[in-house]
Amino acid sequence: MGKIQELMEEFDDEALLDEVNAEMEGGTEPLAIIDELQQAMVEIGEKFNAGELFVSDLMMAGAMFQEVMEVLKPHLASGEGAQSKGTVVLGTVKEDIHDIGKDIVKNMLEASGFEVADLGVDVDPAAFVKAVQDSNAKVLGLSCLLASCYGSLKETVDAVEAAGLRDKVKIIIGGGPIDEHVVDFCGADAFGVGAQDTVDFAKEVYA
Ligand code: B12
Repeated sequence: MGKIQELMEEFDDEALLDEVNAEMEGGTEPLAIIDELQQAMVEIGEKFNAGELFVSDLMMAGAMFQEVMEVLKPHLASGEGAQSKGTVVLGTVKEDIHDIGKDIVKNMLEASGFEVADLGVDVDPAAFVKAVQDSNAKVLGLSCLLASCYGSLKETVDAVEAAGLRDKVKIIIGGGPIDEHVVDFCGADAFGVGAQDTVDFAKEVYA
């Protein structure tokens, strides 16, 4: 286990920030740091499942992750050309308020030259539809961390279809538990395991 993962799992926020700064100065890639943090989040989630941690611990972990992202953000902005490569509408589906992963996806897309219409969390299907209409985006990214919200994913895809936009926009979904079965269930086009998948997908759609 790397030092960053270890400090995150110990909830030692000051030591974590020191270590992140030291590793960044030492030339570690921001994405490698994000990977370690994500690994820690998986462990934290499992301890929560086992009753060893509480919701307050999840909140603490979330806050720590966001603090580190503030440090990493400027370094993610690689500025791949100033001209926009296209627009991506992004948000976390209805009744789900997890946004750490979504925000990483947003940062990576922006760093790769895409414009992102970020609708936030707990987003109504109708709001996704309106944003796609308003922005003419060809890519819609839906984040979902809760198995209980797969229905919201499906409702959102159905709403896009009902608005007559389904052949104009490609839909990629992602978030902890998402796999190809969820893609089949909700009728999306693809799923992404990490933020880079969304960037690759958007590049392909806009190519
Ligand atoms: C932090 C956290 C919280 C925080 C969220 C803070 C925040 N601002 O987001 C708080 C405390 C609010 C929270 C609340 C709850 N949580 Co919670 N939470 C987590 C935890 C520990 C980490 C999530 C996280 O941020 N991971 C780190 C990020 C970077 O990873 P990620 O989100 O997966 O994102 C990456 C990829 O998936 C992908 N990605 C993400 N989005 C997208 C979108 C697209 C388009 C693409 C392509 C890719 C992509 O790219 C990202 C970067 O690589 C997870 C455990 C886990 N293993 O995930 C549980 C977890 C998700 N929570 C869980 C639960 C049950 C809850 C609660 C119901 C708890 C409760 N009893 O109240 C509530 C629900 C609140 C709600 N209505 O949404 C469960 C869900 C179980 C399930 N399968 O349904 C988990 C898995 C914990 C567990 N093992 O039980 N939680």
